[in-house]
Amino acid sequence: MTRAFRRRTSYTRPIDRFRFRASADGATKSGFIRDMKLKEILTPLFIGLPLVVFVVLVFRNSTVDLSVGFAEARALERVPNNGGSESSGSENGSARLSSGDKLIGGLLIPGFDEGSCLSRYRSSLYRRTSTHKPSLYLLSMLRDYEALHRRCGPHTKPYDEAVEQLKSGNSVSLTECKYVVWMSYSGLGNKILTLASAFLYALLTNRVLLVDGGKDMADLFCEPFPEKSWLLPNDFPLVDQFGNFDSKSPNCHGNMLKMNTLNTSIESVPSYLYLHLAHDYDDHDKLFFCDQEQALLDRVPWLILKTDNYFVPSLFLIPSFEHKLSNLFPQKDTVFHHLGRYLFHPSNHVWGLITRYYEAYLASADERIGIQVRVFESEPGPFQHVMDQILGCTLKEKLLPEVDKEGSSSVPLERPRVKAVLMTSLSSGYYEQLRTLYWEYPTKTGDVITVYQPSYEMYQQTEKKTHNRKAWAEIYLLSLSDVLVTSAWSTFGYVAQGLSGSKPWILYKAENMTTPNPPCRRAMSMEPCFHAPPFYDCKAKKGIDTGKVVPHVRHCEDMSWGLKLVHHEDL
Ligand SMILES: Nc1nc2c(ncn2[C@@H]2O[C@H](COP(=O)(O)OP(=O)(O)OP(=O)(O)O)[C@@H](O)[C@H]2O)c(=O)[nH]1
Ligand SMILES: [Mg+2]
Repeated sequence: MTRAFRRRTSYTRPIDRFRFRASADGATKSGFIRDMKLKEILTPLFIGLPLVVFVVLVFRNSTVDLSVGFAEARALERVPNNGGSESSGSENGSARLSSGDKLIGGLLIPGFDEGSCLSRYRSSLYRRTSTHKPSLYLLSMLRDYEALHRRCGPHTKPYDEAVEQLKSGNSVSLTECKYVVWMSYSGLGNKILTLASAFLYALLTNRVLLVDGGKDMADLFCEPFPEKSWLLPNDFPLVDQFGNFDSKSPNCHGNMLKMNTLNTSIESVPSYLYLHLAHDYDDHDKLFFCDQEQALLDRVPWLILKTDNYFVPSLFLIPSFEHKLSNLFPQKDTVFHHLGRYLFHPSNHVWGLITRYYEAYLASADERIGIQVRVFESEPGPFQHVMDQILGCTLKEKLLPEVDKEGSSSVPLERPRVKAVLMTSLSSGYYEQLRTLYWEYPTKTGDVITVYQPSYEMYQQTEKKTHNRKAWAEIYLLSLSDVLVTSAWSTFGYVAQGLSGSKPWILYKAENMTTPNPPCRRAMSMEPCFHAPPFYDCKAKKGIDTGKVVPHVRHCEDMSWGLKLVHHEDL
């Protein structure tokens, strides 16, 4: 399908309507007041006002506390997991909510049309309440961003003006609003991680985030911002050039630095720059992560970004962002957890896949264990060494019970605990073997293990709509697990762990078709790993190990050269 056609169809999609309850209430109130006689209003006011002031003064603090207490009480209403497995990943420690955390800790605002995006306000019916509370500063930045997006989003006056400037050529004066355009690129897991990275960059630099890839994105995700779409309009002038953007493009920031063609004088900045932050970027592209370049980029109205990397950890190493970041995320390893739950709401179609599956197979279990198997071999598998690794990890860490092959402890319990295993993999082989194992033999603990896998698509089919919908549904279902086992190197797994807010057990990447020893380890944090970070000291202008600069940016467990955020008090 041609790009032009894809864009035309996506353009017509209506965005979620945003209703302002406050103003509707206001209108009713003013009508009411008009109809009343002045006396009728003032008499009770004079009598009641001192009483109201008194009550407010006395109960001001306790009212706030009471509401928090109420939320917590609801969180504890149902006891989770009947104690859970010995090494349960239930570090969140709270039970499944009925509907108490609809606005997920204040990340969301009320007022969106619920029908056009069912998942937005219903995730709390399925997900544990997070114990990681967003900072007040993050919440206020999100509200500010929403106002910015409303003012500068597609087809507003500032947007049209900035587009006109872009069309008119190179030398520009300052525009009212600045933009970062995210280009659709790579697998679904990567896309979700890079969108979160681009959004954080937009927050840090007061830019508006616009998203290319309209039709696919609209099919998978709801609109996250009120009133104005996050989708880049079809008639955006550079759209036809996106396909040609690479590290050698004339407007590529790194390439311009290399060729010395970037005019850095105050009067003249390019109207747009292409930022090549994909895995194959070079040392010049990586200068993006230096303050000096950020100062220049700050003056460029349009930044077009292509990346398949979660580059957030390196933003934490840019001095000019340091202060804002530490206020935004006092707990450093919650960046994706909060931004992910703020941005990514499954579309109604995907929500149907998620909820039907959850209700049918997972809801009634005492505990849910997600096992994500991603094998980076050229053959699809299944492989015996991977199956051995899955069993080796889950039994050693006591996430699953041993089976009793001798049949010596086989008096079934009257009401056995049911542990549901949700497996996701491109192959069905691991699921079949695990299911058969727990069917053929009893467990030594008496627990009953059920094993499910929603799909087995064999290979990656990024262009296919139903394939991506299933992939997103499976990522989300994994994130609803109480315990998670993920595969090294996989962005698919990173998204699930981040949304769930739990530290997974990571299955190490197997080399030479051999089961690694140990088979897995617990992650240091729930943050994704940045697979291709720069190793450069911008001030000293020399190479350094960027995993050793600050305590909260470390090398990843699953990729020795990668970087990830950790909350160092947890270590
Ligand atoms: N339904 C489903 N699709 C999967 C699964 N694993 C991989 N895929 C598909 O393969 C793609 C892999 O890309 P990512 O989402 O980036 O995941 P990744 O593990 O980082 O893999 P690579 O990007 O290929 O290195 C996904 O988007 C899906 O399309 C799975 O367990 N279930
Ligand atoms: Mg990936």
